[in-house]
This record gives sequence, structure tokens and C-alpha cells, in this order.
Amino acid sequence: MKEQLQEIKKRAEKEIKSTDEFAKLKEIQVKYLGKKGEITQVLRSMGKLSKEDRPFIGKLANQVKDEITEIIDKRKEYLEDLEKDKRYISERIDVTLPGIKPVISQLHPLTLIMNEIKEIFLGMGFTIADGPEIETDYYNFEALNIPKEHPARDMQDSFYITEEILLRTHTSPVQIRTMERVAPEVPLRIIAPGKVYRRDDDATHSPMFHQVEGFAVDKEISMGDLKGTLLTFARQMFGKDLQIRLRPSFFPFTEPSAEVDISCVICRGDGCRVCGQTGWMEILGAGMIHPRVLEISGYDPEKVTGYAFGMGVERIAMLKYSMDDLRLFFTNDLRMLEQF
Ligand code: 2NM
Repeated sequence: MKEQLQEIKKRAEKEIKSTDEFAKLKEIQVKYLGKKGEITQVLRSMGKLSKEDRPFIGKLANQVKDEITEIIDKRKEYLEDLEKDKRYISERIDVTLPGIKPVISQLHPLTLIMNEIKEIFLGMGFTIADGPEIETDYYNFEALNIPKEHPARDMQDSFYITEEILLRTHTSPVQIRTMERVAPEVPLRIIAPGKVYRRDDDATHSPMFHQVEGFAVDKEISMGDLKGTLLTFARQMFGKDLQIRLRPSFFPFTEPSAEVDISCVICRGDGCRVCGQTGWMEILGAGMIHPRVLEISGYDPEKVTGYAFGMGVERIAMLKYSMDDLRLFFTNDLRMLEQF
């Protein structure tokens, strides 16, 4: 029986070491160590042995059982390692492979126009200022002489966060904040570029758009200063021999107020489809800062005056690039964006 056990062990070991499959290992385990396995059979048939042989063979059988168990466990571990290695190799990332180059496009046309506008006013001695896009009713309306009943304050026209806090509808609050900080010192020449928000959405209006507003405060600032500044701007932006004209208009924060046109950059004043046969294109609004606005911001309107103007950057870009749908700026289509 001793020889039989040793033969079983030898055979089991050979079988175990020649298998590469977990299922097969399980089978071998059952075949030798299971309830009807060969070792179990030996233990069961021990009744036939003499009393003296029984303890010795019993011990040997258990020892062989343990040894086979150990060989199976070792093989299992080995196969698991093998499988892991295989997975590591198949999942290995070759870090030396060339990457996918990110497409680097160019500055957005609105950024290009914004930069151009800034450069022109910096060249005339203006300084750039900015402020919060989330504003109080006071800075966005009250301080700009826009009374409580004004339609701009309607829930339909502005984006309100609370009754007193809203997304700014123009960058003028930046001008108010700047005047408050600097008053009563003069001169002051500032432009305020940035995003503004209004409840508007069609081919020529977006709920978010960009503005550049500018203003100057000093002793004896006149409408002539305003006109000269805007003519210089228009000629640098659209062409050196164009004309501008001012038409009377109304803004609550300026008096007098004007709409400013440039002679049509397409037909040069003859009249065409782009300018609606008028020969003129509206580019911005402007005026002399209302005495009440100067006063509320800390200036004495008896001692200083100021002009102010405001333009929509999208509108300037559309005129400059002859575009008829402003939504093109916000759809991120590279075929359009890369034309500039
Ligand atoms: C415009 C038209 C006219 C303007 C006024 C001011 C301030 F704060 F100084 F009073 N900033 N911007 C202004 C004046 C803006 O946009 C069409």
C-alpha cells in the first residue's frame, strides 16, 4: 500500500504539472482527493491492513494528501501569475507611440476685433478697466439714471438673480465704479470691454454679447472731443477716408445723446444692400454724460463734463466681416472661425 500511495503521488504530480487550465486542476483535485478520489479509497480500504500497519499507512496517506494539495495550490498560483503576465503584456501601453496632436486653431474673431478696438483706444491714451458681470441694480441702473419704471428693468429684458442682483446689461457699471473710485480727480479716460447679458435671441441678438464702452471726464470736455475720438476710432477700424455722422438719440445716462454712423464700408456712401440704400451704417451710441450721473459718481457737473460711448463688438465684427448672422460666432464651427 505504501508503494501504491507513492505511485498515486507521482502520477498526480505529473498530471498537475502538465496542465495549464484551472478547470483541469479542479478535476485532478476531485480525482485524487475527492469523496471518491484515489487517496480516499486507500484510506477506506485500510480495514484490510494489519493493526500494526494501519497507523503508518494512515499517516502516509494523509501526508500524501497534504503533498498533493500543496502541489495543486502551487500550480494554481503559478497559473495565476502566468495569466497576469499575459494580461500585462496584452494591455501594455507603448508610451513611445506618437500622440494625437491637438488641433490648435487661432484667436476667435471676436477676440481679434476686441484686441483691435483696445489697441486703438490705448493709442489715444485710454486705460482698460473691468468689473463684475454680476451686478447690483444700483450700478447697472440706478446710478445710470435709469428710473424704476424704465423698460430695461423689466424681468423680460434682463437676467435677474434676485430683485436687486442681475447680470449686467452693459459695461457702464464699470464706468460708475471707476468714477466713484477716482473722483474728484481728472482727467479720466477709460474703456470697459467685456461680456454683457440681455434677454434677446435672434439673428442679430444674442443673450450674451460683448461691449466696449468708453468715457472721458475732464474740465471742458465737449461734444467735439467725442466726435474727434470716434472719427479717429472709426478710421483706424474701418478705413482711413470714411466719414462719421451723429444723429440725435436718447439714452438715460447721456444728454445730449447720439447714434453714430460711418459711411458704408461696402459702397462708400452710394447706397447698397448692406447699408439699406442709405450709404450709412450705425456702429455705436454716444453722448455727453448726464449731469446726474456725474454727480452721483462724485463729480461736480458745474466743474467737469464728460462724454461716453458704447459699441457692440459682435456688431462691429459683423460689419467688418460682412456677416449677417451673429449666431455664427457662438457655434464653434472651425470652417467659419478659421477664415479670420
Ligand atoms: C452707450 C451710449 C452712450 C455710456 C455712458 C456711460 C457712463 F457710465 F459714463 F455714464 N458709460 N457708457 C454710454 C453712453 C453707453 O452705449 C450705447
